[in-house]
Amino acid sequence: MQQVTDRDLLLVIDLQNDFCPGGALAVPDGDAVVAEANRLARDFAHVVLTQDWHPRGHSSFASAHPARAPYETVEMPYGPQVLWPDHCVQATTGAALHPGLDIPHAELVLRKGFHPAIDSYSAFRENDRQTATGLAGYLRERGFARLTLCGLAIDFCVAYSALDAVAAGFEVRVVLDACRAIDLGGSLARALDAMRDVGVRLA
Ligand code: VGL
Ligand code: ZN
Repeated sequence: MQQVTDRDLLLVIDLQNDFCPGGALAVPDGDAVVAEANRLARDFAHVVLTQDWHPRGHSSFASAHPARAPYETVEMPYGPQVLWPDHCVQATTGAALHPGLDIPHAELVLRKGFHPAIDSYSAFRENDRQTATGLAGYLRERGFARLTLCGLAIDFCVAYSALDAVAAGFEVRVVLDACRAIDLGGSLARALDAMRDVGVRLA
């Protein structure tokens, strides 16, 4: 691995029970990422975790839309939005970080997706592409310049976060072995292409 400096930070995306086998929005083999993330984190002095954190009845849940099923796409005021099974509901076991996650030195747990009417795949910007989470400012203020990303799912929250991180001026690397995909209608290939196109390093 490249030299890790004090300008480097590891960003671990959504390693939560609901995204692991047995969870409400299980990513195939998602729990395999936990050990990978723990191992990666040992190389980093600075780590931030994200946590998908939806209120009950969130607008990204199919159950909030009459006659809609999970994985259909609807038009929201801010554009198209995939509808998901109810997942990561605030303060439920499903929303909890995976119990195997062993990164005691993580310095911040950033919650996202808490606005009832807006989903947030990205750790930086919600799906309206306007509402900021504050993470870019936090990272900049602390002097970080290079971000390494891992977690779930690579084709949604990891990819959106990586693209926004580049747009925010960070140098970005994604560790593919420490990610898993939902892969909905070709979303994995599209996400990898989009990340490559903007200069994300896929390691
Ligand atoms: C995610 C779908 C809905 C993710 C979160 O973490 O990739 N995907 N909410
Ligand atoms: Zn979500």
